[in-house]
Amino acid sequence: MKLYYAPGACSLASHIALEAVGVPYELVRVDLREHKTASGQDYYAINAKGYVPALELDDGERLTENAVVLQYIADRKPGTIAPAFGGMPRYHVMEWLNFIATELHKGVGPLWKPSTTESQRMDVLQALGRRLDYIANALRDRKFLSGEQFTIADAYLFTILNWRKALRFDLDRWPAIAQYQDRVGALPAVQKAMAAEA
Ligand SMILES: N[C@@H](CCC(=O)N[C@@H](CS)C(=O)NCC(=O)O)C(=O)O
Repeated sequence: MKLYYAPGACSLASHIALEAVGVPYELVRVDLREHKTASGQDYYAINAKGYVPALELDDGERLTENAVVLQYIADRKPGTIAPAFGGMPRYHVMEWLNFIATELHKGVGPLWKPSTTESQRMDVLQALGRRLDYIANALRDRKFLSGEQFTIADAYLFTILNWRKALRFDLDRWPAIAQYQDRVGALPAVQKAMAAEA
């Protein structure tokens, strides 16, 4: 498998998942400003949507969309970083993935844009605060989003919250989430993926 990624971008979640399941994979770095791969290939020719992650399978077929790419990777070793497909525990992981994708990942999108005004920024931070309240409450009695076991939902949440320095927000009001970030960040798969992306 080949993962098209950009350092520190949301593709880091898929990178962590690949490390956690321990399947062989290759990384292809994408310059998201130029939309070109490290070898100069037009990235739109690989993913017409222009964004990372994209996962190329060994037969050349490609998959995009974080929430789906993560599940495809997890299902290479069923039961390791996602519960088996079809049962309620898996639907709850999918519920988290969708929440992270739509409410957090895309929710903080405006914070990346220089054109976002201070008042728009405050609105985004307020909505983010409500989402973080919800997550902190979920984490009060468990180690990871789904319980005692790390899943792809944690890989995704960790990745988005890891942007907080660049996006100028902190977790001071949510110590349970700050501790969770430290806990996930210390996992070997996470350390390895982060080091590889430098
Ligand atoms: N809907 C996509 C969004 C992915 C996305 O926003 N990727 C960002 C990096 S975190 C990106 O590549 N942006 C560059 C671009 O859109 O050209 C997903 O969930 O995978």
